[in-house]
Amino acid sequence: MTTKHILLILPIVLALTIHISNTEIFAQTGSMGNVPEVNPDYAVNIVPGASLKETPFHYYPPKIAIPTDTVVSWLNLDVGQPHTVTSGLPGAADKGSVFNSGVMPAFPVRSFEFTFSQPGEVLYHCIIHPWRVASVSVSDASFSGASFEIGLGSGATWNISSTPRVLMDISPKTVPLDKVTPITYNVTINDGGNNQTLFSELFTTGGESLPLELVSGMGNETSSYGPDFSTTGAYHVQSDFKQGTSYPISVEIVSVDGKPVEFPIRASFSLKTSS
Ligand SMILES: [Cu+2]
Repeated sequence: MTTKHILLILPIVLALTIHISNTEIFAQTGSMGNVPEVNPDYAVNIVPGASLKETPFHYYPPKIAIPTDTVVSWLNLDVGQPHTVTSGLPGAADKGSVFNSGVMPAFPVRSFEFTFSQPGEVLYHCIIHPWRVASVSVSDASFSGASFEIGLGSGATWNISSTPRVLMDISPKTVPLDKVTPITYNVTINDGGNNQTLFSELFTTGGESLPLELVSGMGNETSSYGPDFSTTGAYHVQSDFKQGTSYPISVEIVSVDGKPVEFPIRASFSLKTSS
């Protein structure tokens, strides 16, 4: 083949390559693998027994509310069973148009990640077991102060009865997020009614913002758990959060790389709950 021939063929090859990569992006708006390329913020489990109709959940939690740009990771914990994570309602013409994991293999534990950049509610289901529909509600509401930008999955007001769990993303503006250097946050939540401290705890992330989910219900005990992944991801605070009040929340960075910060990095705001 002469140089002239190669030059003639080259544009055709390039056109084909571009066409193929576009197709791939369209077919898989998300990523599947054992080691995600981005650190996910939040885990939703495909529960053991999800393939059985009598299992009360296919995905857990079945309903989440997150701020924009949250990376959700679905983990197939139902050993031996393939599943999918497919946007839309079963049988809908637009199913899979927002995201579609394709078949997640039964072995080993596989995950599918998707970044929610658009506000709104997305319903989703499993093509293989289409009897449970789950949802992700995405909000671009935030509190913005001098030191922090705090994304509020709740929207401006938290409706506890319709949305018992909401994720906040606590992101410092003056500390670089290099995904490595440990940052220790203190989060204090007061009870709006009597202004007593409901919760105050330290959380350390590896150079990341702090995704913290408020979970309402199950008794008066306030407790926390997390993170969702071995070293990264959301923490959760469970308490008897109530409708018709306002929860003053204070966040502060107490240390970076194990050293106390020289100047206070703080923010305070109130999270209103609907009546
Ligand atoms: Cu399934």
